[in-house]
Amino acid sequence: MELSPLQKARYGYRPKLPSSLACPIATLGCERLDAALPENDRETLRGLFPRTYGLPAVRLGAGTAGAAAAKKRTVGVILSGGPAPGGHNVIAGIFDALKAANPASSLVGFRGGPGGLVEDRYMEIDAALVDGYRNTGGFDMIGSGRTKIETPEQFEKALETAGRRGLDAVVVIGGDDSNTNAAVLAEFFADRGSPVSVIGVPKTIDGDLKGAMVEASFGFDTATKLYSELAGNIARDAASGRKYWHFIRLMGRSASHITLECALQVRPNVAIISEEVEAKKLGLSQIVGTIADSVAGRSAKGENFGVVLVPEGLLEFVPELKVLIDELNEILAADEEAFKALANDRARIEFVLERLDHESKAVFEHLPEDIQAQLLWDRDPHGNVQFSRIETEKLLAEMVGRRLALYAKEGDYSGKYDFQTHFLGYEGRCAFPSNFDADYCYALGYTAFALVAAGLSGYLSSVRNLSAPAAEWIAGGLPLVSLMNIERRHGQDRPVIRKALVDLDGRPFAAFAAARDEWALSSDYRVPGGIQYFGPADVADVVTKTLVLERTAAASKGAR
Ligand code: FBP
Repeated sequence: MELSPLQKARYGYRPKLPSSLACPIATLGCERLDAALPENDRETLRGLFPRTYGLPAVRLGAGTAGAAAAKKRTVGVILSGGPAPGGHNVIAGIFDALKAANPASSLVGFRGGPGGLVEDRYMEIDAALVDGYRNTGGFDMIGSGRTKIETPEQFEKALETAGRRGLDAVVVIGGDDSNTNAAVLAEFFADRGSPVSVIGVPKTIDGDLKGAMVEASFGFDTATKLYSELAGNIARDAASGRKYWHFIRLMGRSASHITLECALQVRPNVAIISEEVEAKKLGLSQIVGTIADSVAGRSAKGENFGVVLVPEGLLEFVPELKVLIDELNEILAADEEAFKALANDRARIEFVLERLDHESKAVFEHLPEDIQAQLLWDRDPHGNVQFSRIETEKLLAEMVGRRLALYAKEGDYSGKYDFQTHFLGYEGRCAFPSNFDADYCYALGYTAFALVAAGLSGYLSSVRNLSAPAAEWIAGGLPLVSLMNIERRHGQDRPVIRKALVDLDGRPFAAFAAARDEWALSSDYRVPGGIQYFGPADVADVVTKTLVLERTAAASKGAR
């Protein structure tokens, strides 16, 4: 492969480690903090996870890990779910920590995600391989996948693989669903008396895997910087050409963290936040009205252009569509075989129309046929609707056009409305990690190994105090079960890691809500520009507005 100049330069980047980790693993202490308990469904979760429920959170720092830390080990690593910038640096962090503890230890990569562990598809990870991927984006070193480990046979096969490879630990680098896999696997291994420890690492550009000791999932920083750059450029194009409304759908699955961060960065005319739509029970018609009012208001000033940000998972939060999607999920789960046998989209649409109840049927019938078909496409292996395939931005852009025609009939609008639609998603997931993600991921990997060396299992690697310089970051671990609750998936109640959605009482949303009325009519877009990998820290190491605002709020409450 021909290397780009940036790739060569990034090989030379040395990720910054928290000073508390910059010591031999043997002198790394592991302080046990209070038991970390889930917020909801405690009794059910205690019953389902008798061996890993109620473990204490831990903090790593100066102390003594003891002789066991330097034991020769074999660790397996899995990249799971959608790619996020920095995954290779997590592997580099695990590798460097493991070799620092004992040069004879080895790292094995399971290929193609959790399925690699079940099917024993593996590769040795050596120094030359790691060096070829340091500070690069992508998950292509070992590949990724979305297999859900759920059947008894899959668990048995995972255990067999662990035995065959002589594993001491498995590190699962993934989002909420993948870390649910990790939690269940940790419990299963413990239940079977296996000494193999399972550690998770919080990955996802969506930013929805966070909590008290998990301030951010890796990849969010890079992806939002890249999307903000592109959205800012589109905004400037809108203001230059003055003839289009740009509807930009942003990835992020259910949560609107990405849209909110990009809104804070770019100051679009409208940004829809799904969580607010749900809380205020806003119907599709009201959302369309908000956008149409901005279009009409700006048109009255002679500005027939603008920018609208739309979160990928919006439809799931619109009350009438949420009911519809829940019903569709139940219908598809109940009649899976019959549904899969249908020949085309039309037949699939007819199939569900016959089964939907009266109100949902009316909602479904009012959607354009391409959106109807997209809502029926396969769920992912974890039971999620694949929102990256649903063109919500087109639906809104067209509905706004129809609303404006009504305004025009009533004499309230006489502008010109043309639109362009965009989807920003896949282009952000494999970018070269920003300095923040390169450093954070390396520290997460290093920490994951330190948790293994401390003999822990069923933990999520945690590195926090992230708005401070990397040297002041705090490393530790959080029990995976403490992040779980019970949710309905594939027509059944299941234990899963809770998605952290946008907090409408939080500072990032408050900052957006305070400014949006002004943005609705203004053309004063902010143009963040591209990610800077080299240069002064206030340009190259700058963190997201979301992180800064959330950390300031936490600091004012005395949290560290
Ligand atoms: P993860 O939760 O696995 O990190 O996935 C993130 C994501 O990029 C979502 O934002 C998006 O909806 C989804 O993956 C797309 O999945 P796929 O890669 O299977 O198309």
